[in-house]
Amino acid sequence: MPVRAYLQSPRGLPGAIALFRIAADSERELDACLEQMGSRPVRAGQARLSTLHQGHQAVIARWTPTEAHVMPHGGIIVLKQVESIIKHAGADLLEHQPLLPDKDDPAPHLESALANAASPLAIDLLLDQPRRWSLSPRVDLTPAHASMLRHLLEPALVVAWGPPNVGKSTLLNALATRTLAITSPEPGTTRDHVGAMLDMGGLLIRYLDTPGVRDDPHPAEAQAIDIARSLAQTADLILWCRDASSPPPPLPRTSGIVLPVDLRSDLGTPQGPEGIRVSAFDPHSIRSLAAAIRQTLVPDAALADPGAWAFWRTTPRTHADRALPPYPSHSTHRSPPSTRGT
Ligand SMILES: Nc1nc2c(ncn2[C@@H]2O[C@H](COP(=O)(O)OP(=O)(O)O)[C@@H](O)[C@H]2O)c(=O)[nH]1
Ligand SMILES: [Mg+2]
Repeated sequence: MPVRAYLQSPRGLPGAIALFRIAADSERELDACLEQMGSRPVRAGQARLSTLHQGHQAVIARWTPTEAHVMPHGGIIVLKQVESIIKHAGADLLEHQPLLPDKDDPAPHLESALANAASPLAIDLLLDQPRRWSLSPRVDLTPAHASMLRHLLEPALVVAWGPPNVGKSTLLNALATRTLAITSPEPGTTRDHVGAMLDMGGLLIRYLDTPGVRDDPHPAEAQAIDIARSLAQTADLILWCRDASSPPPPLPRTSGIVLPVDLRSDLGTPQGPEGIRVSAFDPHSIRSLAAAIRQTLVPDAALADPGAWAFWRTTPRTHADRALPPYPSHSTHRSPPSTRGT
């Protein structure tokens, strides 16, 4: 039988990576097919970055002597070109073949997890799972780390909550490195919440900028604040914002983590316990906040935990979900808090 190639990631929808499963009847045939595609040799049990014909880079993970995953960039044009490279290498391109999941075997789940992984930080960890699950005796991730790592697959909701005119919308624009929210010296400029998917050092998050919370809003503003409050109640992380002249508003009821943030720190420091100091004029402070957000949601200790990760037991996400606006859905999981709201 000729070598078979199956596109396992969704066709026609751009994702971080595309995923082809290549299956041959013998080790020699798979070696030859990968070579014809332009790849460097990849041994069984090895995953490596390789350059295919036409300069396309792909991660090639060879699970067994006769089966490999080829994972190029997920753009639609790249996918078409890699399909033609695979055909020219003599493989038959066949319809997607779902595999039946085994209870304690990560391999059948890995394809969809890799194809749908939200955060770049997820890729290396996922690729190392077959090795970790094959170790005997197997060591599992600590449950706290497993709960944090799910944010790599299912982006956490982060909400900026604070008074008007302290620089919340400016902060969103700085974190996004582009203009998403209107900023102004006038209090009450942000009426509706503004959402964006943001990459915090390899961790994708759903970020919501909210209108400022104040005591005497007009009716339309009061309604916008109420909506923002109900969104903030479902947040995984609340950035509790203030500046030197405006104290932070009361927190919404939350079981998420609360991170106090002192905005416009170039204008002075607020009274009371110190938060993370941020000024829109200091790019270093913006990078430090992005690092703190990543570290709070997915700490280094969780990323460095060498245990086996049952990643498929978290809610699977699909390409279709990624097209939705970043509004909270029905997430009920919570990370262990550092500070809790009331
Ligand atoms: N000095 C200083 N001004 C800032 C900073 N961030 C924002 N501003 C200004 O503060 C005002 C209110 O900012 P905005 O982002 O609209 O505040 P929001 O109402 O909390 O969203 C605008 O005039 C901004 O230019 C900062 O870090 N330092
Ligand atoms: Mg605003």
